Amino acid sequence: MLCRDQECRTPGSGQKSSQYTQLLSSPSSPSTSKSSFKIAVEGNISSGKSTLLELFNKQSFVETLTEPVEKWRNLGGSNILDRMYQDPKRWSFTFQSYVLLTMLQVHHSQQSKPLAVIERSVYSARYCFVENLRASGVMDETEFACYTEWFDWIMSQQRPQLDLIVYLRTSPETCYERLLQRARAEEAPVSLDYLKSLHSRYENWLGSNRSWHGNTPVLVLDANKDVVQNKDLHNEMMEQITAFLTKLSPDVLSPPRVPSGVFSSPQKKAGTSVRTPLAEINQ
Ligand code: 8LK
Repeated sequence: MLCRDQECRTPGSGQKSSQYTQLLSSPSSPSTSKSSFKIAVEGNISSGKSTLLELFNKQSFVETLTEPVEKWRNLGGSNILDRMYQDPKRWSFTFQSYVLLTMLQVHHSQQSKPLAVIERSVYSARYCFVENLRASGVMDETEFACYTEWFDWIMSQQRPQLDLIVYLRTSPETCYERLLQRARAEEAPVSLDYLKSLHSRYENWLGSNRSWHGNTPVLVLDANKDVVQNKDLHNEMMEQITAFLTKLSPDVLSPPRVPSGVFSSPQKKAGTSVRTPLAEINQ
């Protein structure tokens, strides 16, 4: 049993700016115009991150970087993700140390397209997963102290930069349903309580009780509904993200600033507006 933390919040308690989305902070005016952006998509297990990444992945100017799960499944021939779920007390620290390394590799990988969208970040590793393991007593205080010294030192050397965090806020119950549907073998021990506990960490970090004080803006999206089935939600999500990025750097998503060969001009169809490459997604 991974979850002993009973402190949980119900989702959607915060003020909403629209039917589906909630902007908890606005991007400040950029001091310099940037030519590339990095977004992290955050959320609980089975909150819909992969689906959003797949939508982004259809765009020629976007590169998506999924969680390095295959590395976690094969560390020197051992499935450390599975070991962590089978025996959390023994393997959580080792697993989280490896997650930290592999997520740093993702953050620092060479960006070849104007927009990189990454699945989770070193920040959720630290402020959601590790915090949760420590609070539930699965990770002991000495392991936590060791992890924290590594984390803090790494951050003091080179803090991974993000231009936007998109938080997919999803109820733990919805996540649990989706988790049962996707039936990833290693995740069989994941309980609804564990998802509630992680949800609470996410809410404390990025949601209504936000403790995130970094200067990265946070866009909160209600991801309880299925974005693939729900075109309105899908369009609104993309418009919110476009608005954030355009405000950060007004012309970065316009064709002239995009490196040649990367931007492909979408064909304008009757009744659709094509303002930026992201609007391709809306069609
Ligand atoms: O996301 C794939 C699986 O890995 C899922 O079961 C949750 C687990 N996981 C974890 O325990 N700790 C993590 C991540 C994923 C991602 C980060 C950053 N930390």
